[in-house]
Amino acid sequence: MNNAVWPWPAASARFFASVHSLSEQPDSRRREIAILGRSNSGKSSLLNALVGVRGLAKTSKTPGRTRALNFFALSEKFALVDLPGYGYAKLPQAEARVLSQLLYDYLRTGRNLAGAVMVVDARRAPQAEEIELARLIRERNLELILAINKCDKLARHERSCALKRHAVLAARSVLCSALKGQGIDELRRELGRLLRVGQENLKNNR
Ligand SMILES: Nc1nc2c(ncn2[C@@H]2O[C@H](COP(=O)(O)OP(=O)(O)O)[C@@H](O)[C@H]2O)c(=O)[nH]1
Ligand SMILES: [Mg+2]
Repeated sequence: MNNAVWPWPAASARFFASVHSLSEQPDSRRREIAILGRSNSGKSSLLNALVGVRGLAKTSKTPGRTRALNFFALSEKFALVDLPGYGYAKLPQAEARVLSQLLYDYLRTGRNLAGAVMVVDARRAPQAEEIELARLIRERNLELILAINKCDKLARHERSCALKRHAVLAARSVLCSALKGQGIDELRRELGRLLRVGQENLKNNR
């Protein structure tokens, strides 16, 4: 990938914080991009594919494993945040409520948030929760990029249907596969642009 588009070498990527409540937000001035989506949609796999480090964020065949906000630095200025997934039916209700609260609190008030990537499974249709989260992100004037993941599971003719089906969620979407690498460079381009926009907004506010 072109250095100007994605200037963050895999070797500099590192995990730096895991928090269970917003009051524990790390003392960091890095601009953050949130990675959110249903449990098992491939958030952690996609984060790893973007930064180019296998196993940096823990992935799992068992849904509902991420119970915290996990922060990964790309550099001294930028970070990606792996969020707890939603929609995992087997999680005890009380716990699901706590996680949902953490997710919504962070999206509403996370102080370094520059934008968000919503990861959806290409084979599914948008759910009420996704529509609600997309609205919340727009209301905060944050940019939302939709990553329509697991496109390796679709036949070629199903791809345009997947794109159309999800168009209600965001203006910008990319069909991708964290597993096979399709669409990852396009997503990097979108994120690189988003982080640079974030940086300019920050400068203008000073
Ligand atoms: N076929 C396919 N499987 C994927 C893809 N991305 C993730 N997975 C699988 O989906 C499961 C959940 O992935 P994970 O990244 O842990 O999802 P998370 O719960 O959203 O963080 C794992 O078994 C992954 O190997 C993809 O692009 N294609
Ligand atoms: Mg995960």
